[in-house]
Amino acid sequence: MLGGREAGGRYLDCAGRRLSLERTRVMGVLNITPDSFSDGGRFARGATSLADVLTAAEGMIAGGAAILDVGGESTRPGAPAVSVAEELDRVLPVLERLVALDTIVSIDTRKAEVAAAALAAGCHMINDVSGLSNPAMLDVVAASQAAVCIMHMQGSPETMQRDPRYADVVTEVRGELAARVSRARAAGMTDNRLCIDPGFGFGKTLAHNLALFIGLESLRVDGLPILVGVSRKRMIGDLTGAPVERRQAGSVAAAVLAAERGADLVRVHDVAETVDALKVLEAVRA
Ligand code: HH2
Repeated sequence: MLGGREAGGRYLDCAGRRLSLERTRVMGVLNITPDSFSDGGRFARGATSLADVLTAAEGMIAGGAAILDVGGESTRPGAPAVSVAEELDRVLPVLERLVALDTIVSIDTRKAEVAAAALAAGCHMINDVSGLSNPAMLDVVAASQAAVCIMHMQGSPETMQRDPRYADVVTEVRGELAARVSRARAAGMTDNRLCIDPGFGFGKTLAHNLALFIGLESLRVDGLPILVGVSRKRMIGDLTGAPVERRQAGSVAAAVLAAERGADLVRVHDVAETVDALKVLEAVRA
């Protein structure tokens, strides 16, 4: 089966909200963390933060985001662990407000307890950078109607960038993603709820990231949608020499190139700029 299909074409079923994938869609990043490498502290400054987050979320929706991805734990290399209680404290008030908006809401978490609470709050998608490696997470997601993004990571955020190694990065990442997809199917998940992500920067050197980017289409598992997240990452910094606050142009270029190589979803911080760039790509696509 080629992912979800209906009369209107390919789609992702996000707890009843159908996200058409006939063109590349944009997922906006909302990190409610003091320490994310890309936008850390932006929304974690105390009493005014909820209003700030909602304003940013509305701006992303107006800018053309199809999904908002809310995270309460930084996964940058070496980031300190966050407790379940702390993570819930950061994300739940935001999720409760966002689900009332006309958008698809995703929770970026590795914790089954956080995923369960987010689903109870009405969240439509689970974005698990550990790729459903925790059986409790698999159970929570499978028992819901939510979509899931299964991401590949070698190691854990604490250690992943120390010395990542692969014999053949594209073959290995694809193989591991396929195994996780099989596990999700065995737990009862249908293909129209699944998408996969090679996990740029998660246990990968620049050479690994580039090989995965160039080989994106060969990573596809049974026609499932592919999500690409490279926005503001070190990969963009390495290629451009720009510090994190000046990686917008490189990130937008990467999103367009990912879309051209088959990405169905791009996870970005600069939503409106990326949406505009993808419109140009659509117009000139053969
Ligand atoms: N990257 C980050 C976090 N979540 N999820 C998916 N599916 N794919 C990604 O590539 C991905 C992700 C890391 O980026 P960011 O959220 O900007 O930083 P931090 O983890 O420091 O909050």
